[in-house]
Amino acid sequence: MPILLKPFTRLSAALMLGLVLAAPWTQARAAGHDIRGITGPTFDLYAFPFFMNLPEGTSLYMWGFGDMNSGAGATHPEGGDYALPQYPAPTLIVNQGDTVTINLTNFGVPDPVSIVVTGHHVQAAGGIDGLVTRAAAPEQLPVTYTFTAGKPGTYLYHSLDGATPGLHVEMGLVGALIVRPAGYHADTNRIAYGIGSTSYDQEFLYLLSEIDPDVHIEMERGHYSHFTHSDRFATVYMVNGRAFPDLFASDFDSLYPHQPYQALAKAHPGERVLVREVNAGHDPHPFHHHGENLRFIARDGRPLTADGLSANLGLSNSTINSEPKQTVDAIWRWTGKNLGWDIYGTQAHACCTDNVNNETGATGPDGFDDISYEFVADHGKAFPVTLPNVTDLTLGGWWSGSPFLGDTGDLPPGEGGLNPFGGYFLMWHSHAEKELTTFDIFPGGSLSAVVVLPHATPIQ
Ligand SMILES: [Cu+2]
Repeated sequence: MPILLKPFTRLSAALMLGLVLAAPWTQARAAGHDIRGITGPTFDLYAFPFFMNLPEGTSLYMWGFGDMNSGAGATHPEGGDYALPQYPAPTLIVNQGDTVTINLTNFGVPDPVSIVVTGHHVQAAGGIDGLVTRAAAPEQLPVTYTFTAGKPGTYLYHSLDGATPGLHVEMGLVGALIVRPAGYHADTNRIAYGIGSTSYDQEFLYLLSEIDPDVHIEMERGHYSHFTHSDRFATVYMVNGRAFPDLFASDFDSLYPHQPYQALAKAHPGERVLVREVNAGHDPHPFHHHGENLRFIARDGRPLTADGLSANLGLSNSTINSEPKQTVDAIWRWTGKNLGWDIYGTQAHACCTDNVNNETGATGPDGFDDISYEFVADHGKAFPVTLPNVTDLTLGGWWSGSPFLGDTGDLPPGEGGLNPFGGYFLMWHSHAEKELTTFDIFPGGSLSAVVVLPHATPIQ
């Protein structure tokens, strides 16, 4: 069994050429992954039908919001320079205190469409009188929505109009709004709320939804009255608008032109991972995060705090039970604690400088070495079993060939190859078994993962 520690693999070394190398320990840690989206405070959105890709090779008729401003190179039936309509809708990113303006034009969704924003008082002007606010009728005058982003956090926006409320979310007119707190800086002050214990290294959106393909087929045929909540029966479950395994492909992958957001979270050992979990469907979704419990820090854009100083009220749990239209923010941090073996193998390596308490930020040990990224108590412990010969193993695609972080080993021809960095894949998935299927076939649905990567592998 190979137990050599490789700093990083040849492939990762090749991939790092041309990229900024990981900062030396003495410098600030390089900024990590941010949620993809478009930044305000003014947005120009449009609504238009499109077809979404599904993993088994079919596509599904959708109604989507698209960004009119960033569509360089994109084509659109109404003319050039539009980004494509997308599912979920563009993630809108603004700063606390911004006066946010959303101009909405409906180029071709057959219903009047509108935008409602959870947690905010929104003023609307223009368009037509809609169900709950002003709405944009097809190929008529646009609507302008304005609101003040008064409180940081994670919110939802969606269309609510037409003859059967709820149809528009089913059809795809739904997305996330993120309000950065005052003082936030992408490089130097990565913080979810303006209070303690909400800082993070990596940030990921987990927008959960479910759809009933029969509804979409009816809408494609123009049977607009053929939608009832009682008939609706979802059979496709998604994270960020993609089902397994499509959700592992990269952000803005050209295979999914209308589904730009991936859902594979990434972290280095010890890093604080902010998960912004958004239930953008009509069903509750129990979402389960392997590897370590999450510390909940906020719900519906309100920090869980008793003293207003730190997010000290949130429970610690491995599952987020989210209700429709609810958002939950949580911090996840994997250190390898109590794993029982040295994740870097038993070859000599530096350890253990443990002088930061990551929970409090104060000086003092917490059992994790932030310089070697190692759980101190397991340093030097041998792997507890001898692995069988590789020809006697049933290999998953994400097995690197080695139990050690950053290491790879021999794999039979045709096996593996999905984990060239020697990371640890830990499942993040729905805890309702039906939601791990697509059209009742397993594996599929809202089945994702976090991959813990060796610290030399950049995360961007
Ligand atoms: Cu060690």
